[in-house]
Amino acid sequence: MADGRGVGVGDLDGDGRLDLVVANNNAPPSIYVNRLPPAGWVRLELLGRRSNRDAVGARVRLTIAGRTMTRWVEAGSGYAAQSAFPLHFGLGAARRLERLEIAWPSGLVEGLEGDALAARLSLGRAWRLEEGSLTPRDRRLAAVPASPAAGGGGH
Ligand SMILES: [Ca+2]
Repeated sequence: MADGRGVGVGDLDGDGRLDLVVANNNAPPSIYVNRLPPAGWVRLELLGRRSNRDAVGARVRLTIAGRTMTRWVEAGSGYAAQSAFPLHFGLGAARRLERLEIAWPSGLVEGLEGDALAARLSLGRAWRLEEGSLTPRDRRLAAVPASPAAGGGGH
């Protein structure tokens, strides 16, 4: 039996299910690939401009089916491991995003809701969101699918 020390969480194969990597003492890492039945999800990779580039410290609130989930972009979130930066939201059977709010480390708070959000962010994929791209003037979101090479997963 391995002597596990640290754990990192991320979607290693980009299938929308979070996987685990455990750092072991004096042994190769253990990799646990999630094979649970697939469910709804969306992943957000934040790109800071005025804030730090990895958006460490950003807070994202996503509302679906009347419930709000909060995620933080963290660095050094565990001992002897680092989880992936992209924020993963498991959505279960929900089919529509209702509201998105991003509070960047720079102090900028921006977001979208309702039809404007649903039209720009579809479920079941990863999206890269750049700081300042949620413009209050036209309420449009300049989102592009994240590439797997950038650690954002996707299809
Ligand atoms: Ca996975």
